[in-house]
Amino acid sequence: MEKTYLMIKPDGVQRGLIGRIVARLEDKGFKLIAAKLITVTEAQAKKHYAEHEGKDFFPELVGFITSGPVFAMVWEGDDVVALSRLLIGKTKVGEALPGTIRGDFASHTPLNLIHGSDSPESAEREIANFFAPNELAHYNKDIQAWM
Ligand code: IDP
Repeated sequence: MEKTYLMIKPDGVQRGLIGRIVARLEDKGFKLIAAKLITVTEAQAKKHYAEHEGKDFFPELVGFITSGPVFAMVWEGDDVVALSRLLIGKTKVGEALPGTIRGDFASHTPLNLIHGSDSPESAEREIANFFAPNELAHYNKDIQAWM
């Protein structure tokens, strides 16, 4: 089953949106296999956002993601990488459609509430940056057959 790394960013935690965002992901039928409230270290942040290193907003990005607790999660599901990004919505809040998490809750671009891996390969790398293998749960949900 495909996995993705989703992370409610410090703005989502501060705004008390963890429950509502997790509910949307559960409603969609994805399976939660790991979750924890953590403060991202500078080293983890730089690794996580390595593709943006050198861009003018990189220091701001690292500063933001390390500024307070995040809710780090691993979710499983068929095509979960692409489908969760559809639920999350576009990066720029002006382009994030109503009905998406960013479209409904975010109003300022860097503060776009949640991160989602952009490919299964990125997901594998990002999960390893934030979780040890023994933190991932292995269990079956009978309801999965009806999803
Ligand atoms: P994504 O989060 O939708 O996958 P990415 O392009 O990977 O988008 O960018 C990572 C994060 O960097 C974005 O979610 C946003 O918080 C921030 N970001 C992206 N582009 C800009 C920008 O032009 N200015 C400031 N922050 C940006």
